[in-house]
Amino acid sequence: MQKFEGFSFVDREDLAEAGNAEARILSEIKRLSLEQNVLELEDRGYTVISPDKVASIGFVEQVRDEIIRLMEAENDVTIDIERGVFSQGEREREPRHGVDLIREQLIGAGEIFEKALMNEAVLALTTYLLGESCHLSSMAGIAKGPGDGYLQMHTDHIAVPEPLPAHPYACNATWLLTDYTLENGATCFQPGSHKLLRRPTGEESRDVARFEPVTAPMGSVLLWGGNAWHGSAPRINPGVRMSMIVYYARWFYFRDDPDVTARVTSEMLARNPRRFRRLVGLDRPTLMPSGDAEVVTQGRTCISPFA
Ligand SMILES: O=C(O)CCC(=O)C(=O)O
Repeated sequence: MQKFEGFSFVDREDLAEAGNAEARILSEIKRLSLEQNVLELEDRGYTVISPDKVASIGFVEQVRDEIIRLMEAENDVTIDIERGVFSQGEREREPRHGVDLIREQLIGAGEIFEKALMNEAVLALTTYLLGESCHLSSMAGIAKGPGDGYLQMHTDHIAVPEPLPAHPYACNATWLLTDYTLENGATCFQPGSHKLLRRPTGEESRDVARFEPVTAPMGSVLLWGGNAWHGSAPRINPGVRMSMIVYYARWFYFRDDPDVTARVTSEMLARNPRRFRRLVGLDRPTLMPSGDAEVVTQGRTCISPFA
């Protein structure tokens, strides 16, 4: 009879907890009617959550206007969504060409961004992909003006060696703060590329025949796992494409904004649900025994139960 020493790697309690977590995740997806989005994540590697399942248009306008306010103050510019980006006080002139503005570190810049981080529909799909223990990696506002260049296809599995993991380490939830069309400079995907478990080659990343643009109205959230090949089309129309990128990651994967925890105040903790703590880097899971439970759950939930 062989004798084993030490702790159990997967014991009955862990498995039971894993089953409970899986049941919680799936029932949340059902409650919010997001089954079709799960199927698209599995099949195409990305999905669009329609505005009616995300938030009111008033909320989305508030997010957009707050990002614009921050960008204008910090970059000495005026942003006109219909016309473009102007140097401060030069609205009567031509808008600037090829402008991309980015405002990072939105957690800590206003309560509205905490509410967006805690959005139920976005969190339900993020949790499906990354487990209940995932954290926020970074949150940034983007303003993209007219320009000439495509953004090459890439994956969001930064520094992960190939073959890329079958179950993503990260996911990107991009809030569309203006309408997305090809001419507006939409994000583009190669559908199904997440199953290849590798990055595009240089040639593939520049092959625009592969670029399938996302067409979706303001207020949608475009969501994809770290393996999906994506890039973006140049904006041809005048005006500005506005978006907010919320990049979530498994608890052991890197944090693009490592200082987020330091910006969290007691007021922020008091006004948010408990899960906020974990998302911003507090309450990290312990390795044993609940850590194992999470790992087991995350593997299982990636096989679509809705197929
Ligand atoms: O700007 C876009 O449409 C693409 C954004 C992107 O590639 C990313 O967030 O990884």
